[in-house]
Amino acid sequence: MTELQAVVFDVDGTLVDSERDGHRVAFNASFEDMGLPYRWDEEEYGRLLRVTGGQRRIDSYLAGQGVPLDERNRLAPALHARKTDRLIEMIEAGALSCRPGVELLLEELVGAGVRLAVATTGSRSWVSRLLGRLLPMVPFEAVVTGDDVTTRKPDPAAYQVALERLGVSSRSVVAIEDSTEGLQSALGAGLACVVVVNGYTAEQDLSAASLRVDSFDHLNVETLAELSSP
Ligand code: XBP
Ligand code: MG
Repeated sequence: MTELQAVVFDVDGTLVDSERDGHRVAFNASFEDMGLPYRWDEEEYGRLLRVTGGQRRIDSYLAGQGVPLDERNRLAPALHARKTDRLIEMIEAGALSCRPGVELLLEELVGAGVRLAVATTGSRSWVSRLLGRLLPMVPFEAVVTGDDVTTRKPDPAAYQVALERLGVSSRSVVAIEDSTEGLQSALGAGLACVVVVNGYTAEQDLSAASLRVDSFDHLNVETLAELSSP
Protein backbone atom coordinates (compact mmCIF):
# COMPACT_ATOMS: atom_id res chain seq x y z
CA MET A 1 0.00 0.00 0.00
CA THR A 2 1.42 3.39 -1.04
CA GLU A 3 1.79 5.82 1.87
CA LEU A 4 -1.09 8.32 2.05
CA GLN A 5 0.57 11.67 1.34
CA ALA A 6 -2.43 13.95 0.77
CA VAL A 7 -6.23 14.21 0.86
CA VAL A 8 -8.06 16.55 -1.52
CA PHE A 9 -11.49 17.74 -0.36
CA ASP A 10 -14.43 18.89 -2.44
CA VAL A 11 -16.33 21.83 -0.95
CA ASP A 12 -20.02 21.93 -1.88
CA GLY A 13 -21.87 19.02 -0.41
CA THR A 14 -18.69 17.65 1.17
CA LEU A 15 -16.89 20.04 3.55
CA VAL A 16 -20.19 21.97 3.78
CA ASP A 17 -23.72 20.80 3.02
CA SER A 18 -24.08 24.05 1.12
CA GLU A 19 -26.43 23.49 -1.78
CA ARG A 20 -30.05 23.29 -0.53
CA ASP A 21 -29.88 25.97 2.17
CA GLY A 22 -26.92 27.94 0.80
CA HIS A 23 -26.44 28.26 -2.94
CA ARG A 24 -30.11 27.61 -3.74
CA VAL A 25 -31.22 30.41 -1.39
CA ALA A 26 -28.61 32.76 -2.89
CA PHE A 27 -29.72 31.95 -6.45
CA ASN A 28 -33.34 32.70 -5.53
CA ALA A 29 -32.30 35.96 -3.84
CA SER A 30 -30.49 37.01 -7.03
CA PHE A 31 -33.61 36.33 -9.12
CA GLU A 32 -35.65 38.45 -6.71
CA ASP A 33 -33.04 41.23 -6.59
CA MET A 34 -33.14 41.47 -10.38
CA GLY A 35 -36.93 41.41 -10.59
CA LEU A 36 -37.16 37.97 -12.18
CA PRO A 37 -40.00 35.54 -11.41
CA TYR A 38 -37.82 32.42 -11.15
CA ARG A 39 -37.58 30.53 -7.88
CA TRP A 40 -35.82 27.16 -7.55
CA ASP A 41 -37.46 24.82 -5.02
CA GLU A 42 -35.47 22.03 -3.37
CA GLU A 43 -36.55 19.36 -5.84
CA GLU A 44 -35.89 21.42 -8.99
CA TYR A 45 -32.53 22.52 -7.64
CA GLY A 46 -31.54 18.88 -7.18
CA ARG A 47 -32.06 18.39 -10.93
CA LEU A 48 -30.26 21.65 -11.81
CA LEU A 49 -27.25 20.59 -9.73
CA ARG A 50 -26.26 18.18 -12.46
CA VAL A 51 -24.96 21.23 -14.34
CA THR A 52 -21.80 22.17 -12.45
CA GLY A 53 -20.79 25.81 -12.11
CA GLY A 54 -23.32 28.39 -10.98
CA GLN A 55 -23.23 30.56 -14.09
CA ARG A 56 -23.57 27.54 -16.38
CA ARG A 57 -26.45 26.34 -14.19
CA ILE A 58 -28.24 29.68 -14.59
CA ASP A 59 -27.61 29.75 -18.34
CA SER A 60 -28.89 26.20 -18.76
CA TYR A 61 -32.04 27.05 -16.77
CA LEU A 62 -32.68 30.27 -18.73
CA ALA A 63 -32.29 28.34 -22.01
CA GLY A 64 -34.94 25.94 -20.73
CA GLN A 65 -37.16 28.97 -20.07
CA GLY A 66 -36.78 30.02 -23.72
CA VAL A 67 -34.56 33.05 -23.03
CA PRO A 68 -32.62 33.87 -26.25
CA LEU A 69 -28.83 33.47 -26.34
CA ASP A 70 -27.95 37.18 -26.54
CA GLU A 71 -30.10 37.91 -23.47
CA ARG A 72 -28.65 34.90 -21.61
CA ASN A 73 -25.12 36.11 -22.35
CA ARG A 74 -25.99 39.35 -20.57
CA LEU A 75 -28.23 37.97 -17.83
CA ALA A 76 -26.36 34.84 -16.64
CA PRO A 77 -23.12 36.61 -15.63
CA ALA A 78 -25.06 39.43 -13.93
CA LEU A 79 -27.25 37.00 -12.00
CA HIS A 80 -24.26 34.87 -11.02
CA ALA A 81 -22.35 37.89 -9.74
CA ARG A 82 -25.38 38.92 -7.67
CA LYS A 83 -25.82 35.37 -6.39
CA THR A 84 -22.17 35.24 -5.34
CA ASP A 85 -22.55 38.53 -3.45
CA ARG A 86 -25.63 37.12 -1.69
CA LEU A 87 -23.80 33.88 -0.84
CA ILE A 88 -20.88 35.83 0.65
CA GLU A 89 -23.37 37.78 2.80
CA MET A 90 -24.75 34.44 4.01
CA ILE A 91 -21.26 33.12 4.76
CA GLU A 92 -20.32 36.26 6.69
CA ALA A 93 -23.60 36.00 8.63
CA GLY A 94 -22.68 32.46 9.70
CA ALA A 95 -25.41 30.76 7.68
CA LEU A 96 -23.12 27.89 6.58
CA SER A 97 -21.20 25.41 8.72
CA CYS A 98 -19.06 22.33 8.18
CA ARG A 99 -20.69 18.92 7.98
CA PRO A 100 -20.48 16.97 11.23
CA GLY A 101 -17.10 15.25 11.64
CA VAL A 102 -15.24 17.37 9.07
CA GLU A 103 -13.18 19.39 11.56
CA LEU A 104 -12.24 16.27 13.52
CA LEU A 105 -11.06 14.41 10.42
CA LEU A 106 -9.04 17.44 9.24
CA GLU A 107 -7.41 17.71 12.68
CA GLU A 108 -6.55 13.99 12.63
CA LEU A 109 -5.06 14.22 9.12
CA VAL A 110 -2.92 17.23 10.07
CA GLY A 111 -1.76 15.42 13.21
CA ALA A 112 -0.74 12.43 11.08
CA GLY A 113 1.27 14.65 8.72
CA VAL A 114 -1.09 14.16 5.77
CA ARG A 115 -1.08 17.14 3.43
CA LEU A 116 -4.42 18.84 2.54
CA ALA A 117 -5.90 20.51 -0.53
CA VAL A 118 -9.25 21.59 -1.95
CA ALA A 119 -10.65 21.03 -5.46
CA THR A 120 -14.02 22.67 -6.08
CA THR A 121 -16.12 23.90 -8.99
CA GLY A 122 -17.24 26.82 -6.86
CA SER A 123 -16.04 30.41 -7.40
CA ARG A 124 -12.88 31.56 -5.63
CA SER A 125 -14.48 34.73 -4.23
CA TRP A 126 -16.80 32.82 -1.91
CA VAL A 127 -14.62 29.69 -1.46
CA SER A 128 -11.81 31.73 0.09
CA ARG A 129 -14.24 33.46 2.44
CA LEU A 130 -15.90 30.18 3.40
CA LEU A 131 -12.60 28.45 4.21
CA GLY A 132 -11.32 31.55 6.00
CA ARG A 133 -14.42 31.71 8.17
CA LEU A 134 -15.08 28.02 8.86
CA LEU A 135 -11.57 26.47 8.74
CA PRO A 136 -9.11 29.36 9.33
CA MET A 137 -6.42 27.20 10.97
CA VAL A 138 -6.47 24.32 8.47
CA PRO A 139 -3.29 24.31 6.30
CA PHE A 140 -4.75 23.70 2.84
CA GLU A 141 -1.64 23.81 0.61
CA ALA A 142 -3.66 24.19 -2.58
CA VAL A 143 -7.18 25.58 -3.05
CA VAL A 144 -8.30 24.93 -6.63
CA THR A 145 -11.58 26.61 -7.61
CA GLY A 146 -13.77 26.95 -10.68
CA ASP A 147 -11.78 30.09 -11.53
CA ASP A 148 -8.54 28.08 -11.85
CA VAL A 149 -9.68 25.71 -14.59
CA THR A 150 -11.45 26.11 -17.93
CA THR A 151 -13.38 22.85 -17.66
CA ARG A 152 -15.45 22.00 -14.60
CA LYS A 153 -16.25 18.70 -12.90
CA PRO A 154 -16.84 15.94 -14.00
CA ASP A 155 -13.77 16.96 -16.04
CA PRO A 156 -10.63 15.98 -14.01
CA ALA A 157 -8.94 19.40 -14.40
CA ALA A 158 -9.52 20.60 -10.81
CA TYR A 159 -7.92 17.48 -9.34
CA GLN A 160 -5.09 17.52 -11.89
CA VAL A 161 -4.22 21.10 -10.88
CA ALA A 162 -4.38 20.12 -7.20
CA LEU A 163 -1.93 17.23 -7.83
CA GLU A 164 0.41 19.57 -9.76
CA ARG A 165 0.41 22.13 -6.94
CA LEU A 166 0.99 19.42 -4.33
CA GLY A 167 3.72 17.84 -6.46
CA VAL A 168 2.60 14.31 -5.60
CA SER A 169 1.57 11.23 -7.56
CA SER A 170 -2.14 10.45 -7.71
CA ARG A 171 -1.32 7.01 -6.24
CA SER A 172 -0.67 8.53 -2.80
CA VAL A 173 -3.67 10.84 -2.77
CA VAL A 174 -7.32 10.23 -1.84
CA ALA A 175 -10.20 12.53 -2.83
CA ILE A 176 -13.30 13.10 -0.71
CA GLU A 177 -16.41 14.03 -2.68
CA ASP A 178 -20.22 14.06 -2.46
CA SER A 179 -21.54 13.51 -6.00
CA THR A 180 -21.17 11.59 -9.26
CA GLU A 181 -19.71 14.66 -10.97
CA GLY A 182 -17.04 14.98 -8.31
CA LEU A 183 -16.38 11.25 -8.25
CA GLN A 184 -15.86 11.17 -12.02
CA SER A 185 -13.53 14.17 -11.80
CA ALA A 186 -11.36 12.56 -9.11
CA LEU A 187 -11.26 9.17 -10.86
CA GLY A 188 -10.38 10.89 -14.14
CA ALA A 189 -7.32 12.37 -12.42
CA GLY A 190 -6.32 8.91 -11.14
CA LEU A 191 -7.26 9.41 -7.48
CA ALA A 192 -9.03 6.93 -5.25
CA CYS A 193 -12.25 8.61 -4.15
CA VAL A 194 -14.41 8.40 -1.04
CA VAL A 195 -17.97 9.68 -1.43
CA VAL A 196 -19.79 11.06 1.60
CA VAL A 197 -23.35 11.27 0.32
CA ASN A 198 -25.90 13.95 1.24
CA GLY A 199 -29.58 14.61 0.64
CA TYR A 200 -29.01 15.41 -3.03
CA THR A 201 -26.66 12.54 -3.86
CA ALA A 202 -27.68 9.54 -1.73
CA GLU A 203 -29.59 7.94 -4.64
CA GLN A 204 -26.85 8.45 -7.25
CA ASP A 205 -24.86 5.59 -8.79
CA LEU A 206 -21.62 5.88 -6.83
CA SER A 207 -20.52 2.28 -7.39
CA ALA A 208 -17.16 3.45 -8.82
CA ALA A 209 -16.21 5.02 -5.47
CA SER A 210 -13.47 3.36 -3.42
CA LEU A 211 -15.77 3.86 -0.43
CA ARG A 212 -19.33 5.26 -0.09
CA VAL A 213 -20.40 6.46 3.36
CA ASP A 214 -23.29 8.56 4.65
CA SER A 215 -21.26 10.60 7.13
CA PHE A 216 -17.74 11.59 8.14
CA ASP A 217 -18.12 9.44 11.27
CA HIS A 218 -16.95 6.48 9.20
CA LEU A 219 -13.69 8.13 8.11
CA ASN A 220 -10.31 8.36 9.82
CA VAL A 221 -6.66 8.34 8.76
CA GLU A 222 -6.50 4.55 8.73
CA THR A 223 -9.55 4.06 6.49
CA LEU A 224 -8.22 6.65 4.04
CA ALA A 225 -4.68 5.23 4.09
CA GLU A 226 -6.05 1.81 3.14
CA LEU A 227 -7.53 3.34 -0.01
CA SER A 228 -4.32 4.78 -1.44
CA SER A 229 -3.08 2.66 -4.33
CA PRO A 230 -1.52 -0.72 -3.49
C1 XBP B 1 -20.52 22.45 -6.74
C2 XBP B 1 -20.87 23.31 -7.90
C3 XBP B 1 -20.79 24.80 -7.73
C4 XBP B 1 -21.84 25.29 -6.72
C5 XBP B 1 -22.19 26.73 -6.95
O1 XBP B 1 -19.14 22.62 -6.56
O2 XBP B 1 -21.19 22.81 -8.96
O3 XBP B 1 -21.04 25.36 -8.99
O4 XBP B 1 -23.04 24.53 -6.90
O5 XBP B 1 -21.02 27.52 -6.83
P1 XBP B 1 -18.23 21.46 -5.82
P2 XBP B 1 -20.76 28.63 -7.95
O6 XBP B 1 -17.22 21.03 -6.87
O7 XBP B 1 -17.62 22.16 -4.64
O8 XBP B 1 -19.15 20.33 -5.41
O9 XBP B 1 -22.04 29.40 -8.15
O10 XBP B 1 -19.64 29.50 -7.39
O11 XBP B 1 -20.34 27.85 -9.17
MG1 MG C 1 -19.59 18.71 -4.39
